[in-house]
Amino acid sequence: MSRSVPRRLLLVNGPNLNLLGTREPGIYGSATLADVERLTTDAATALGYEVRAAQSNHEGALIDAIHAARTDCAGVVINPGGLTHTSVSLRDALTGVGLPFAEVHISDVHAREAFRHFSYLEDVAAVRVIGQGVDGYARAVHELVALL
Ligand code: DHK
Repeated sequence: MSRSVPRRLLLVNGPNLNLLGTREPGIYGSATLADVERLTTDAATALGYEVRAAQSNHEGALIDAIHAARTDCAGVVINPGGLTHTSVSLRDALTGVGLPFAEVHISDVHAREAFRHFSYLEDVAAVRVIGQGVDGYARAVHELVALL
């Protein structure tokens, strides 16, 4: 018997994104993590999806959250923070669970330091939204849900 796809997305924010609102506002803006979680939830709700939000400064906790989404989420919206540029393990978690995911960056990483130009997720992400501020999360939801 086939099981229906859950109408739920996992929202993952990685290291330092708990500081949104006070962290380098010239780069990341003034919206807080709570604002991001709210606007992402609102965008998903309008499309008939729930959101489970996770943020951690610890790579293993992020990987655990992604693993837990394997059976009860339809996709993942993730801003991996600095792990974007360093983490094979985070990439492996995402490809391992096999859920389509959207990679979001608030800032325009390509206009910043060279070490931010490479992403371990770029070739496996279903959607990429870069440099659109926190509104990029809503856009990511729309583009991801359109693929589900
Ligand atoms: C957030 C971070 O924490 C950085 O390490 C990335 C990303 C960029 C962002 O723009 O949201 O390099």
